[in-house]
Amino acid sequence: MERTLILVKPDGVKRNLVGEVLSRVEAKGYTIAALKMMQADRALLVRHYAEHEGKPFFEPLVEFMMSGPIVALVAEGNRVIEGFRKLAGTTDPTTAEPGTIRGDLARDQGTKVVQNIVHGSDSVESATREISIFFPEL
Ligand code: D4T
Repeated sequence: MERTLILVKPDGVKRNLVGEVLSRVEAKGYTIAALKMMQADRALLVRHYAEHEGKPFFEPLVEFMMSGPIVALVAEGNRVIEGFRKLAGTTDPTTAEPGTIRGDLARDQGTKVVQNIVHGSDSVESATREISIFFPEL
């Protein structure tokens, strides 16, 4: 069964949208296989966002992701990686389609890094790598 790593980012937790995100994942029919709230540290985020190291938004991204607790979960189901990316909507919340998490619940805050409520793995390889970072016990 395919698995993906989903993060509710600090903006989503601060705005009390954890239940809303979980509800959309479950309503779509995916199973939540693991779930935890945590404070991410720099080392963990540098591993997670390794592909973005050196980009102008990297430091603001790491700072933002450390600005408060996050919720990490593993969701499971056939084609869940693609399915959750559709549920999340595109990276830029201003243009994300209404009906998606980002399209419905986020907007441009004028910050250096996009605050867009959720993260979802973008491939089987990323999902395997990211799940092992956030859930080494699995
Ligand atoms: P994540 O990884 O958080 O699910 O988001 P995406 O898959 O949609 O986007 P990403 O990995 O390309 O970017 C990670 C994170 O950085 C922010 N970002 C990204 C930004 O502030 N400016 C940018 O130009 C890009 C590309 C948003 C998400």
